[in-house]
Amino acid sequence: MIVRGLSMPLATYRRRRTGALAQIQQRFFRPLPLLLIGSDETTLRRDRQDPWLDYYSGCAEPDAALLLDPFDPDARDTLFLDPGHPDREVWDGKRLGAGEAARKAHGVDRALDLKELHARVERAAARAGGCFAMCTRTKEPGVQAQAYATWQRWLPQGLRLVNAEPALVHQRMYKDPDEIAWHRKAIAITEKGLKDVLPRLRDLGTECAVASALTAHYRAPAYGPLAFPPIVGSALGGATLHYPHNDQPLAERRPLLIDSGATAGGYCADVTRTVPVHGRFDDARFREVYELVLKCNQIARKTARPGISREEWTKGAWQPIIDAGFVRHHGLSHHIGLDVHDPADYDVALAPGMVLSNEPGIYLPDEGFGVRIEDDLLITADGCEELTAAIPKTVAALEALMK
Ligand SMILES: [Mn+2]
Repeated sequence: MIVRGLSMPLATYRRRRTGALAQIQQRFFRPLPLLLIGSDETTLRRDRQDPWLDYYSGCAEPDAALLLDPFDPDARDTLFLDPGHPDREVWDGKRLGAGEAARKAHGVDRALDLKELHARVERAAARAGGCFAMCTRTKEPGVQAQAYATWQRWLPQGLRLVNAEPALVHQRMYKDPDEIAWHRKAIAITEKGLKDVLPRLRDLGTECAVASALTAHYRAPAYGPLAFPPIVGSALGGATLHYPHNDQPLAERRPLLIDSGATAGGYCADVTRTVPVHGRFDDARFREVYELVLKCNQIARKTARPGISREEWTKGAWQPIIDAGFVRHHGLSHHIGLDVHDPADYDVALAPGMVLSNEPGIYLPDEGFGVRIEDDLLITADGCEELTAAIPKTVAALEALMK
């Protein structure tokens, strides 16, 4: 049986689980059990394992759940697995199922059949005074948010549910060396794709050909999920922030905005480049706007350092765009991790170990183009490292690449 997932050493998952219960105890002033729900078969195949379950277990099985019970002296960490229906095996393959092999593979204290989940959660919550914790996000809902809502509807009398996410983000915001290594790998894959595709835009000819070529590069090493579907917007398409269509021909001699990213070990890259399709920044207006966005991107890189607040960092970086009379349409930055928009506490100042995007942009639908330049930064002890530095972005470097 091949056990998939597990991009981290088992000790890392165990350390994270211990940290999760400590964070919850700190936030709610008492120990509470934590329940995390994984993606079902369809979601997992089309998208990916839920990042919260992934973060604490590395489990890649469909319909899994994880219960951390600080009141269970024998078995704090229980992974619940669904063996699936035998009739489905010929369709979807054999599942890992509960038992000793699963327990050992994931380094948990117990691996039980999913059927036992409800009874175990009720028991754990009762021991904790009628309360347990789950994760939910309202802004970017996913598997956890749905599961949270479902459990809330089912809750037996006297049980209460609290949102663990604001506590747990304080773990996910800081990447350890293994996580940073995966980020570097995802970025290297993305770099390879962009460096192959940018010099042959005219041959590719359409947004969909560019998106497909990038997707082939990003999935070649592991056939893993993309960080998100590529955004490939020619001319006016580049002025739509999350342009979803990728279905137009590349307008000759006009700007093309490409926002895309591979994943590695589940960790995301998130890179945007805006280039003229013919490889020359010879349109004066485009070049003027491009240089302004690049200036802001470079200010953000130079000012990113431990201790600076998001507000100060963001304000300083956007200032030239504001001063030039353009509108600011979005934030400067988001955390990146297992989620491309990784959950985080944005009241916390920048600190070592954070991986963040740096993505100023100007969008001019009336002029038929948009410019965004997006890099990924790792905050270090005395500043930041631009993880995407090998992907060209100055006018000279891009013109050289596309010649
Ligand atoms: Mn981004």
